[in-house]
Amino acid sequence: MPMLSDPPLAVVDPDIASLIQQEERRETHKIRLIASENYVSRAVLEASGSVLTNKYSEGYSGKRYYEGQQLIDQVETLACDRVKALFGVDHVNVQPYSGSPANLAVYLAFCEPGDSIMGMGLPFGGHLTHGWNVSITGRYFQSHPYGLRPSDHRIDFDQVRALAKEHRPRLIWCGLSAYPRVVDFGEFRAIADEVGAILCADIAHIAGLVAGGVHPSPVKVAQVITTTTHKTLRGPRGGMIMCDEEHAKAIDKAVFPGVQGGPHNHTTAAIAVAAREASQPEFKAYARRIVDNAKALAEGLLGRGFDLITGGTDNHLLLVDLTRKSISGRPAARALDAAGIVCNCNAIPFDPRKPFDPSGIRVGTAAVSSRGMGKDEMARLAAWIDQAVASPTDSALLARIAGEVQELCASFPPPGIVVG
Ligand code: DSN
Repeated sequence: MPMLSDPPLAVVDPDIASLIQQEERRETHKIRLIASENYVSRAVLEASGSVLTNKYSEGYSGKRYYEGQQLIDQVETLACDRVKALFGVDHVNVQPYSGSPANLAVYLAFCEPGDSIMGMGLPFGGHLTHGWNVSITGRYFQSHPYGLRPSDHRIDFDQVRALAKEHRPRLIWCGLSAYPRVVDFGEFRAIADEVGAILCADIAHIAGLVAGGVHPSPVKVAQVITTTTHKTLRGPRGGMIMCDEEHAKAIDKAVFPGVQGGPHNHTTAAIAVAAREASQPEFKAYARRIVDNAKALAEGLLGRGFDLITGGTDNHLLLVDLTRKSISGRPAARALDAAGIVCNCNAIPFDPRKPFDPSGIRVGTAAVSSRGMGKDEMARLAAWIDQAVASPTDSALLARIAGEVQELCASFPPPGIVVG
């Protein structure tokens, strides 16, 4: 019987092969400042592009519905053991396809439709799945969003406590997508305990900082912790839910069969690899570099007259208020992209502008730190950002900056990519 022909991607689908190659170049030649993005290692890429994608494995290690799980069970057990050791948790479920399904499973584990829940409002840096009205989580539950203090743009714990006492939520979310300061998990837990709520910390943005010891950990403070695996943690696109033993069964049942079918085993393997990488001493240095770089970039921007929400940062991101620069977020982000510096426009707290063209940009240092960039490069970056934002329609200037950016990038090749 002749073997099926099995040519490589470039032969089977030159269109997709070419787009992937172009994306490799884009990721190599531009500076990636999107706070939720990173570069995974070659090892993580290899695991996530492996034959494990071929296998169905509904269930959990040792208790599956299909045969042939001898190796998959080992993969998932390794992933779980490594994550448990990395974060110091009793239990982890590594099957959620990403952050949103992980969060949905938490609702299923603890809430009934119509229950009261609380999370940070989206315009203040909360996530859609923390009960925002356009998300299923805001439609199927009574959501009472909290926000930031107008005076200093820090979490308004007086408001959190008042809302919690008024609405007696079943579940309180803490964790943000655009908050540049340390989250006080203990204060959230105190409020959750006062009203008998479950506290879930969504550490998607800061998981790598927690693992690297440069942000306080919510472990043993929040009963449940969700995260994506691909931001500061430098894993594949995926999600996880961590909890104490008491809630393990409820969480597992909610992920499968509650929200999902078969896990993505190639992703599970890549999470295992990322957890191994994150448990090495170098990862602690990496996490420290992320924060040091964010502080250096903050200093550089403040020195050039930029306003930063809360005046600086404790973590991997900065929220830049462009109001005094007489430009809104969208044209600024577009000009920066043309200059080879990729970030996203972002609402600032109490933003008078619409979400599609808000007053700010959000920048983060996880990806530049993965390339090995440091304080000197952050100073150059601040200068380029200043020039591009000051002259967003000067295409010659933007092209000149893009050239300089590319030159700098050549000295800091990103992990995982070999440009042909
Ligand atoms: N899209 C992610 C972020 O950029 O923060 C959150 O889901």
